[in-house]
Amino acid sequence: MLKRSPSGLKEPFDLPGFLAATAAAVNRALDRFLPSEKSKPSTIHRAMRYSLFAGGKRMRPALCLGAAAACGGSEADAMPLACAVECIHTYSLVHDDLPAMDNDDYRRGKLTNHKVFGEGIAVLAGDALLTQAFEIAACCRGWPRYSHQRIILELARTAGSLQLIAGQVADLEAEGKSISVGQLRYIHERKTSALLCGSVRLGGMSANCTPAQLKALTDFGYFVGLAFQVVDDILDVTQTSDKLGKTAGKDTKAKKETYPSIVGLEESRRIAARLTKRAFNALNVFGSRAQALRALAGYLLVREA
Ligand code: GRG
Repeated sequence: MLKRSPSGLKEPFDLPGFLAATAAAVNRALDRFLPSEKSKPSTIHRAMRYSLFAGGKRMRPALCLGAAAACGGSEADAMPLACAVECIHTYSLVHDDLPAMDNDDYRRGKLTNHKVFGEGIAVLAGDALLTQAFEIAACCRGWPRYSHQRIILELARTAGSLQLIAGQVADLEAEGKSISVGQLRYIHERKTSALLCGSVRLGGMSANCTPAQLKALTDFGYFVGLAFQVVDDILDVTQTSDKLGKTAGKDTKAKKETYPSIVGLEESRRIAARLTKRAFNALNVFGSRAQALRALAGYLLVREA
């Protein structure tokens, strides 16, 4: 994406700079919001911080902050919501890695939470991160169009049994079965797209966005979220575990249908590109203020981990 420099010339948006700056700001804020490792019982706070600061890409906070910027909002106002979505995301990964779910040993390039702290503490660390998300979100300042109640409702709906958890249930139930592209799309909409969409919606809300802006962000988040999971499926079969920081080839091993297993790699790449184009189209209403969101959507399509 191009932006105007002071000289009036167009220059590319500095996505690496934006990602590094937002990740650093989010890490500082998360560190302030979370109880210290020394707070009793220290085991749970060490376990929460272990997974939260294990080196995730911080894509959901970046999308939240990018959406706030697209609607003319500030990083400071969006930050509690950016941190809340990252806590929910990390909780979902900790639980997803448990032996009762995907049974994985590595995540974010490190041993999974239950491998280090044991299954009981990992369950509780996930629970605590989910709860922490609501506490942090309740610290937002509230806006004329979006009260604290509206913000908490948004988070609860995103993480609840009709969205994030529904996706995980459908994912578990599909294991070892042959499913259609439509059924796979249902899983992706919920287990992945819901939280990416919630992240951009909450960013917009932190800027007191108009209903039309919220609709545009919803469309953008929906398509970018679907593209994200198709790319994730592709990377699972094309990348190494070292590169991904988690076990590669997991879907095939767990007998899980994915876009590459149903439609093949090349068609999966075409689908991801089409979804990303639809995400770009949704941003037209924002003009140049959506440069971070445009750059993020472009990057998520070509990412290698
Ligand atoms: C309710 C018990 C219980 C569990 C919830 C919802 C859920 C478990 C799990 C979904 C977890 C999952 C693997 C979703 C897919 C989304 C996805 C591809 C996550 C990886 O996101 P990245 O690549 O990860 O942004 P980093 O580590 O970079 O943050």
